[in-house]
Amino acid sequence: MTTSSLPAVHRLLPSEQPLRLIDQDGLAVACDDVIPPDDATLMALHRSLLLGRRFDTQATALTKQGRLAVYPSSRGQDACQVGSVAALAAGDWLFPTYRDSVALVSRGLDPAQVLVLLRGDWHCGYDPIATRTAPQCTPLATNTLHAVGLAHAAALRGDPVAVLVLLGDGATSEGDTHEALNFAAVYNAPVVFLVQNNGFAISVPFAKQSKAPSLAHKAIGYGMRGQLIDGNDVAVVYAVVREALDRARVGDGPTLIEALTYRIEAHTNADDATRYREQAEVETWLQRDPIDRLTTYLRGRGLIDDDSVAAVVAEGETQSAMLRAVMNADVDGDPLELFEHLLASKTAALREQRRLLADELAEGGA
Ligand SMILES: Cc1ncc(C[n+]2csc(CCOP(=O)(O)OP(=O)(O)O)c2C)c(N)n1
Repeated sequence: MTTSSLPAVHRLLPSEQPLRLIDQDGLAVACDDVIPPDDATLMALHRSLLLGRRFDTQATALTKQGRLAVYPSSRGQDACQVGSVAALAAGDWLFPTYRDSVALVSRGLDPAQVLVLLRGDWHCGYDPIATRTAPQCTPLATNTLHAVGLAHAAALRGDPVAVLVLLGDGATSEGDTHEALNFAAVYNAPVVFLVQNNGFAISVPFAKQSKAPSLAHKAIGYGMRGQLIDGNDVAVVYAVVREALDRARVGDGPTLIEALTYRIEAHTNADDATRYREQAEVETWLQRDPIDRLTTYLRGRGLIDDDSVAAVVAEGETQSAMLRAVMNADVDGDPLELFEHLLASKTAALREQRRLLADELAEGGA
């Protein structure tokens, strides 16, 4: 029986095993359900992975130097972020979370602008309209509703836009995610939900998060297609997200994709992951590094060599040096800006707080 002749209900179910195109030893895997990316795309993805990883380690280092207030590393999840964003068309929208800085940089946003919010400023650093990238959201799952709203509006206007929203396994337990998935399915909104299941919501392991066979299985309950993929295989992430976005754009409805991956670093620089997980588990996942596997595959095919890798590594060093130069300069901000842009007319309490701060600043406080 071919897939298309199965009852519709079966076509919504994910595969039993995560879809994969390149295994952890860097070998190609036959997968009838997915069109593999061509060689040029794989080489471009490899470059983005290397540059993204360098950005991530640089951002982590900046927290240790006190230049960045907080940084949630996505090391280990690199393939999810790089692969999914590469699948977006220029006119598509991205709705990221706090963990998705590498996705933004990979989309071409200025790394220094991406870090503005995490540096503690009140704005997101880049122009969401011009970049078609929503501000990184910290309240879990709020971006799912925003994404569906924008997708539905685009469909009503007849704009050929698809929307990608990124969320974590923990965020799937939020009520907002339920509403977003339900609304998206009912209104056939052109949106793709990519859950990066990295095993933890801070210290809460996935076993305490959901009893579902997989998060991708939840899709059928909403009447949308679910896909389960290997989130450390950038080739399959790119291919499956690309197909889902293409389908969304032509009116074939939303998709829920679960990418199985792992957060190598702590939740943020403010977290101590040794308190809730064993180092042996981290070591296991280090063996499944998403960059190593693509490197092995491309080297095996003769598509990259030491010189081409060294050139990208050098590019990453140049970008990091530029980022450090921006981040090492002190911000010349106006503390009173804290009171702007939130409420059209300030409450009495806010007016009083603003007056107190203004007095303190006038007296020479910093
Ligand atoms: C609505 C809301 N509730 C609680 C939090 C506190 N919080 C911050 S991160 C986090 C865990 C999120 O886990 P997950 O969605 O899996 O994403 P990850 O951090 O692993 O990328 C929680 C509970 C929050 N930011 N927003």
